[in-house]
Amino acid sequence: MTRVFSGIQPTGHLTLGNYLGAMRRWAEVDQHRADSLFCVVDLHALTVDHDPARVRRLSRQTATLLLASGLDPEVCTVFLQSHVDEHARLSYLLECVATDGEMRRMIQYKEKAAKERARGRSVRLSLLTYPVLMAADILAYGTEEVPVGEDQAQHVELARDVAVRFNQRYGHTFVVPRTTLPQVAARVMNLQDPRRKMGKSDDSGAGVVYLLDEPDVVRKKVLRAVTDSGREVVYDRAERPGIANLLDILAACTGGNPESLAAVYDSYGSLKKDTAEAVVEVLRPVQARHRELCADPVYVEEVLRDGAEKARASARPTVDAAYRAIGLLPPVTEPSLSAVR
Ligand code: AQP
Repeated sequence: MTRVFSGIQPTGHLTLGNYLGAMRRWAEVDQHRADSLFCVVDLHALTVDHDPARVRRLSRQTATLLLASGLDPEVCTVFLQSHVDEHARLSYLLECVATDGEMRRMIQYKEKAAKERARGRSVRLSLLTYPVLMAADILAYGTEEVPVGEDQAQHVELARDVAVRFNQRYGHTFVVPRTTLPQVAARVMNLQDPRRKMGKSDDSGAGVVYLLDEPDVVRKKVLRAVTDSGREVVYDRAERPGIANLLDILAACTGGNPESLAAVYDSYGSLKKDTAEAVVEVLRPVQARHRELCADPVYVEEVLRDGAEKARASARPTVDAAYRAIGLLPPVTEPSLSAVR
């Protein structure tokens, strides 16, 4: 059975981008066809200025929303990254394989580092090395496929490069993973600035639909989406990014195709109205299930405890093999022959 792994950072409230680009596919497709693990990557949330209490709160909320979106702990593994030491253990070994130049080329590093500097904050070393930790997240599980949104494809490529290099230098240890992208909405854009990705740590929430936004808030945000100066509804991501974004969202929510949907509309107003209602309908069951799960926090904790146990058992043999392959002696559990002599 194919091994699938993917993760989500508790750096803010989850967005429609997270849902359409990643979570929905995990729940509707991946967990049923593959041996899959889904992880709240809480260590990654420490790479930028953070409030510990907020990270704890968001980690719980993110895990709850993963379950609310349909992940079923009977068929997949859901857990918190920091509960499984193998991620950090492997990350150091991979830092000895990846290069400084590779890290500095990462687009997310450049963007997030610039944002931190603009806020007058120093850039944490972990922001630079975070793609290596992500490679460890993936490689520890013998992952074959990593279902992500487009913005994460570069990091999965790095995981591939590091796996190939490690295998060539130290012998075959890691499966080489590949990215899988959704057919539509691989990059949902900010509704107020459609040239920017809709991100959960955006400063202003006006262009971001959060999964827990009330229906009227969703409607308001979509109806106020920035569109382009033209009047015709055409699907052109380069020239008409605002309208293309709405068509992508509508297509992802209704199972349609953005180009064919463009032909159905003759005004921006009706496109916005239908998109708003489609988003409200997609979020409705997730929000209802989230309310139920919030009333049963013990269940969520049990899922995370069992998930971490399963994940640990799955990762340990690969990470131990990597330790041996790279040249580290196994810990001595009983006197070895050489010690006796
Ligand atoms: N706008 C998006 N469109 C499509 N997919 C998206 N994803 C995120 N934003 C979009 C996908 O969601 C998964 C989890 O994302 P993440 O938590 O790893 O963080 P990220 O990619 O850095 O996205 P965010 O939400 O914008 O977080 P911040 O603002 O903290 O950087 C991934 O598969 C991602 O591709």
